[in-house]
Amino acid sequence: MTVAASLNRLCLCALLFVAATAGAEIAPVRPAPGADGAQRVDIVGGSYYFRPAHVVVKAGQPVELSVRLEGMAGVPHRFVLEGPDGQRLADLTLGEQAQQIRFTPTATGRYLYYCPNRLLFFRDHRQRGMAGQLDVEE
Ligand SMILES: [Cu+2]
Repeated sequence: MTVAASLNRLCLCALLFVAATAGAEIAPVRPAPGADGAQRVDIVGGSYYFRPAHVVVKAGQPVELSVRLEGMAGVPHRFVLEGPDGQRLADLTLGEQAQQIRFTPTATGRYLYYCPNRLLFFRDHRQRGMAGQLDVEE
């Protein structure tokens, strides 16, 4: 086998590995309602991700998101939440101390959260992976 052929094999393996891990979609977080009916989810953000990045909640019941920064401080991050119609429901600067966002979604649909920050001409943090979705179901 030539060196080129070996390299091709190596690349193919790497590609298959990437495809396999990308295909292993992480199951969304579905918070069980607390005694007061609130659906609570802890969301941590860092460079450049939100975890979890997919949350599913029920409509008509209160949702409480507790968001905080993890990892190295230094890069400022924000948490923006938009409703299905693009309306901005929250916009806060992430800190190590958790901050709560409470709302009761009445409309089903996909809510998006992301960090809109960017440095100079670089891609913004949302494009770099700091994004997630909150699906509100019936
Ligand atoms: Cu950010």
